[in-house]
Amino acid sequence: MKICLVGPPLSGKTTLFAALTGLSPTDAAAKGQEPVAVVKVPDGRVDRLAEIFKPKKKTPATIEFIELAGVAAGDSRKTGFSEQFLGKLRTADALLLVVRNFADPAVPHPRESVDPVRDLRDAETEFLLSDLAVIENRFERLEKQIAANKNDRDVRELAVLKTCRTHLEGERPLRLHEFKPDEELLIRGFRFLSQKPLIVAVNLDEKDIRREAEVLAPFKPWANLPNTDVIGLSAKIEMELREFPEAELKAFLADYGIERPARDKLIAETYRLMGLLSFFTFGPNEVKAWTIRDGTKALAAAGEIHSDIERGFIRAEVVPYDDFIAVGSIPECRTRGTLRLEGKDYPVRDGDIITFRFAV
Ligand SMILES: Nc1nc2c(ncn2[C@@H]2O[C@H](COP(=O)(O)OP(=O)(O)O)[C@@H](O)[C@H]2O)c(=O)[nH]1
Ligand SMILES: [Mg+2]
Repeated sequence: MKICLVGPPLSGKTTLFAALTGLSPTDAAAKGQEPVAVVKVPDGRVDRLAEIFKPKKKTPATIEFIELAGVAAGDSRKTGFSEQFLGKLRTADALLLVVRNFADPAVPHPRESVDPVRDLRDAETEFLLSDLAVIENRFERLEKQIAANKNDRDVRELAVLKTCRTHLEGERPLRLHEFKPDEELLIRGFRFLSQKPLIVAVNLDEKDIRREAEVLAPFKPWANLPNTDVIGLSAKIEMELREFPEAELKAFLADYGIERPARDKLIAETYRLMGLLSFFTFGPNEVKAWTIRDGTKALAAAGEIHSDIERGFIRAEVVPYDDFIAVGSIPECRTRGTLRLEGKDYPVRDGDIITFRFAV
């Protein structure tokens, strides 16, 4: 799962990236590379399973965060995203849009005024326009193709692109529209930006951290949209959090009235928004959490681990996490009948502990 941080200059992306990943902003910048960070998904179940199975290593699920440089450094007036940037953005599974709600005389605002709703609207407009441009381009070629040699697939693609265009011209991002599975297949390759799940991170002013609900009120219309979420955080405070030893963290958070670190909140929201769930595998070498989309069948879940396991799939031996923890041993689960044999069409559930049987 790859999540791209995006937003206007000086909105706090690098600060948040550092807070999420533990990498210092200067580290990444100094190397002159695009900062990519793999963040472990906190999941107590993995720890618990590792205690029981005592494997050589335990591997939690991970999410990749990337901060793409949007505009040329130093050019603070230019807030638009470049074509090259938008192209890279298309490879993301979800977008994390950071908008600035902090005032700081030491950090001049590129637009002179703090207005996160405006910044959100502007970013959405950029995504819409970029998608429209992709569609216009494709349209021309498709129409020529159909004129020369009419075929069903092209005609269907043209029809779904027309639907997309109507939405975009009406300023409705594509993520609000539920496409039929066959339509989805036809447009998947375009990786439309406005179709990606969007998490808006409102970078709060430190003094507003206790009035989060109030500050976020103007974002209500977005928070209620499908595939969209809004969360408040302070990138600066989240950075400071990293300095705190575990023992003092709770007290520090309580001081600010913060329930849990933004990193945990963001990861949980990403899972919810993307419809992700985790299943677990175990063995003497490793206990591991795997991330899949809700609705993934046993066969495809096996494929996540290795294509051989998918190819030679025989069956899955499944026990739900809670049932396993209740007795603490697989043979005991077998005796009690909580360990089930499932076929390739079994939809994997969150917390399933699975052993795949396969032969190649
Ligand atoms: N006061 C305050 N300053 C912040 C906050 N987040 C970032 N900054 C400062 O704003 C400046 C720009 O932040 P940066 O993360 O580099 O923004 P980016 O351009 O979006 O990557 C830096 O000097 C940060 O220290 C915040 O929540 N509060
Ligand atoms: Mg930055």
